[in-house]
Amino acid sequence: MTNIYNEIQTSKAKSKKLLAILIDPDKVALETIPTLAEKINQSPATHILVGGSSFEGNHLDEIIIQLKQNTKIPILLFPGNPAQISAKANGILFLQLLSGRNPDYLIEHQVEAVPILEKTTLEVISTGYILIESGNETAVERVTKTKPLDRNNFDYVAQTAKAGEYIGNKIIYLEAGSGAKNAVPLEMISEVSNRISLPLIVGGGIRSKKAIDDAFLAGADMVVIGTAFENNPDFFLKSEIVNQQL
Ligand code: 1GP
Repeated sequence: MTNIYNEIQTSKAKSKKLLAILIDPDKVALETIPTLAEKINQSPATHILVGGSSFEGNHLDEIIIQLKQNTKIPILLFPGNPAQISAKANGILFLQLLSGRNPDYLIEHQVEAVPILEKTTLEVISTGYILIESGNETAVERVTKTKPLDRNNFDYVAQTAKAGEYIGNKIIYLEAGSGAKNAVPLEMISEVSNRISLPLIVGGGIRSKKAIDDAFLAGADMVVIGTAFENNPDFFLKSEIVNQQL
């Protein structure tokens, strides 16, 4: 497997947009994975993220093994806690919740994860994760006991993202939260992408092809789709607009 981060950087340099489908292990039955993988293969997805806020890790290895048997798309862990680490994946978004002030999600879980990660060959990608207010309380907010950042304060969010870059994060992830009522504002995506030189991931509440394209145009390098695909695995099948973008 090639270096996933290098490929993300190369894509950014070439303005090739990336699309990740999020699989929340809590919400999928193991026996549906082959069918879902088939749908993913037919979609423009370039990456698969696996994780969720509250999942405790049961069957994670099996889910990833099944995915790998049915697709060649790189699988990145997107963990809510250190129990969600599987050596079977290709890499891990090693998240730091920059929007919150809960030390568990800034350093404690990361320290706990080290002995687990050291036993794997997972590619570890330091990711500054920024939760943005989205109109409803999301699972990330509930589980991490942190407040999201003000969705109107673009400057402060961009400042936070830049702090992540200075700290050494390799990617910034702007997150409205899974199933968010309102996605991250497009102006905020622009402001952040202009301020940082890192690849920018955007997700949460994006549920139409137009919204995906708008996020790309605003400056997202990768868009993450969870709920829209979960609710309708055929979501991408008639997706001419998205296919043109990718
Ligand atoms: C959540 O950004 C992802 O962490 C995806 O959100 O489920 O709303 O697509 P949705």
